[in-house]
Parts: sequence; structure tokens; C-alpha cells
Amino acid sequence: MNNRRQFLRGGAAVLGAAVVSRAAIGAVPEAATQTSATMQPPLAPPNGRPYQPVATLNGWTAPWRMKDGWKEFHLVAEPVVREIAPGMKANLWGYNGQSPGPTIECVEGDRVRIFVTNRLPEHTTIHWHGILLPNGMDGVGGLTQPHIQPGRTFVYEFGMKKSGTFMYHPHADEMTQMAMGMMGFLVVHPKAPAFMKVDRDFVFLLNAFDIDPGSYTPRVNTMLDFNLWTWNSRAFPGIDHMAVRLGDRVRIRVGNLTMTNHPIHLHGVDFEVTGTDGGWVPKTARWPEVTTDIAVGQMRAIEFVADAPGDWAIHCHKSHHTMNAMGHKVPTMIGVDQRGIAQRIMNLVPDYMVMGDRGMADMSEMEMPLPDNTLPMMTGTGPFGALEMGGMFSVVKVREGLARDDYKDPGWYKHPAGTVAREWTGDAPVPTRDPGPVSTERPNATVRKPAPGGGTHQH
Ligand SMILES: [Cu+2]
Repeated sequence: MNNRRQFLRGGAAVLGAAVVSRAAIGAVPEAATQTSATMQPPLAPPNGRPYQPVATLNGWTAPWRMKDGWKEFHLVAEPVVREIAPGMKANLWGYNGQSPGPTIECVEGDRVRIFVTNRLPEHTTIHWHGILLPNGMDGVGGLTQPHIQPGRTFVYEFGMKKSGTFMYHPHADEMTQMAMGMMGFLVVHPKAPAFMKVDRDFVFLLNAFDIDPGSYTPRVNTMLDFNLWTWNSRAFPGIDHMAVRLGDRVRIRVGNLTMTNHPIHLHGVDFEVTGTDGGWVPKTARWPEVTTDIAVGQMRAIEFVADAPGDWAIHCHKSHHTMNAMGHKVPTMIGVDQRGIAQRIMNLVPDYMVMGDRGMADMSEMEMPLPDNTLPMMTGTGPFGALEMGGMFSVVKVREGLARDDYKDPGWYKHPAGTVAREWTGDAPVPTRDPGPVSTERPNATVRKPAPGGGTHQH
């Protein structure tokens, strides 16, 4: 792209590092760059074997070129600016202009050559998570290859032995580089297009950042207490909705590169886990689910038939993961009457607000002053008001009559008349209260003995 000479120099450095064909040297494909966090249309394969391409939420698929029977990609590891959601940007590290990097798609049986140029201030490598490949291509810095120094380009070459759902990420200063957003999706499609065929195939990575309110760069030493829970480095309400045609067979592939597990819950349908880290799950070994827990380092593909029109929430079921920053250190004030003390505090702190005494829902509607570059803790607006969400939350929108390749957001669901929960304004039945302790002894037993140490004191 803008520094071809640097790539050539980097290419030459590859010779001593890994055994690669001479044809690769001096012929590095241009590295495409994407600066937008808007989902790009799935990339129908212009050559090679046919497949149904995936849709990467808020992302894109890396273009490739065919050269002498090899599918060639070029990843550039570099600092990037990622919009986490409208109103907040983060200084991250990623690939080709974005975090995550572009999705790599190929086909079982493909021979793949991936050039990796390092424009970071420190060395890196790429590990191809879950791919079965020659040991020297596994990307573990110091163990299977020398690190890729800043300014250098390495090349990885391997054949795709099986189809499935995979990831890529550095195996060099991992804690820092993954906390900064370096990761991407890798999908290997089946050789036979009819095998595991679906109509729509969405992919996203679970990732997390710790960015202090008002700042732009993640803390990289955080172990567990991240404050931004994201899908493809986006937080609700910035995460793409998934548009689905009524009756479509849908696959959603999720990879977890955070430091904790995420129970991903989808409303409105039963799904099956059809793919795990090791490959496809045989039909006889699947069971129906509405939530699947995805552990650290795991990939899961879920599938369902979209047979119910509507706007169906999909989210992590850890409720702290559907919140944005700022919430975690606020004390619980439910039921605490702060009126008396509030006036006394306001004498000292004029801006003091009473918060949380009726729950935390007020937080979503309150126009609270926030530091610059900070997302509200609970936010987003739907057709019926505030959604009170953040973080790992999106919507699967099942609609009649979408075109086959139409992934555009169809807007909010228009519910048929009489199908929305509504306020009841008629007479409400009086609930029957529990009458209190009832004897469980036989009806003719009239004397109750007090339980030892029980409530009846007869001293
Ligand atoms: Cu979670």
C-alpha cells in the first residue's frame, strides 16, 4: 500500500525464519485497510471454491489473491483507532486499520499464505488458534519461530485440513497485545457447499477492555476487572443488529478472547451448538439450548431456524457484561431513604444527586454529566423506551421478505395488533395470601409440640 519497499525488506527477512518458497519473496500482496466500524457486506468469493460468506459484526473480510495455487492474505499489525460505540473511541492495536482484524475466510483444502507485517512498537507473532498445521507455523514466539520485530514481515504457509470456526491472535506479549485488541476471526468453509449449509452466517469475537472513563487507551495489566465488555471491540448500542429472513437457517459463530466465560443467551428460538473448537458436532450429539456458556479461548457455532418474526435480544447473561463503564463501584442504595442526608450533603457538595434508591433504572434516562469519551453505563433506546443495556447486547431481527443477501438493519419490529404486553386497567383479582403455618399432622392430632429451640418459649 503506502510502503511497498518496507514490505520487500521484511519479506527478505523471512528466509532465515521459516522455510518458504522463493515465489513468495518480493511479491507481498497489498494490505487492504478498513477504517470504518460499519459492517461491510459479506465477501462473496470471487475465485476458488464457492461458499456462503460470513457477516462479521461491525467488521469485514480480508480480500485475497490467488497466486500459483496459494490463497494469499496480508495482515498488518498496527495501532488503530476503534469507535467502541458512538461517543467513544479507543486507541487500540489491531490489524489493517481495525480491532478486531479482518475475518479470514478460506475453504477446506485451500493452501493459504499469510504475510504479517509488524508496525507495532514491539515485536509480535500470530497464532492460528485451532488450526491443525505444521509446528513451525503455529506462531508461538520463541517456541516455534523468532518474534517478528517492528518493521519486519513474516510469512505463514499452511493447508486447511478441515472446516470450522477458528481465531487468530498474537503469541507474543499476549497480555498486552490482546488487552489492546489484537485478534481476528478465521473461518474455514467446508469443501462441499451442501455440508452444514446455512442461509446466514454471522461471526463475532468476545473481547473486553479496561478504559478509565474519560481516557482512550486500555489498561493492559487488568486481570479480571475489565469495564468494557465488547463484541468485535464494540459495546451496545454500537453492536450491529443481525438481520435475518423468516425461515432462514442461521449460524452465529462466537469466539471468546476475554479472561472470563460468557453465557450467550438468545431469545425467541431454540438453538443447537453445531460447532466447537475441534470441529462440527454430529447431529446425534446435539441438544436444544437457549444459552451456551463460552469459556476462555473457546469457539462455538450455534444454529437455529428463524421461525418467529420479531426483535429477539441476544446477550451475555452475566448482567455486569451488559453494562458499560462506571457502574461497578456504586453502592447498592435500594430501599435507602436518602432525603434527610441529601440536603446536608448538598450544603457541602452542591451537585450531589440522590441515586439508586429505587433501583438503578434511573441511570439510563438521567442526563448525567459524563467525562468526555465515556459511554453511559446503561443506554440505548428501543421502540418502547430506554433499553437500559450496555456492553454485550444486540438484537436478532427476524423479518418476512428480506432479500437473500440483505443484511441492512430493517428497523424495529412492527408487532401485530394485540400481541404486545400491555397495562391491565380492568379489575385485578386480589391475590390469595398464604394463611401462615398450617399443621401437617393428622387431623385428629390436636396437640402441637413446640419444636426444640423453636419460636415458642415456655420458660
Ligand atoms: Cu459476559
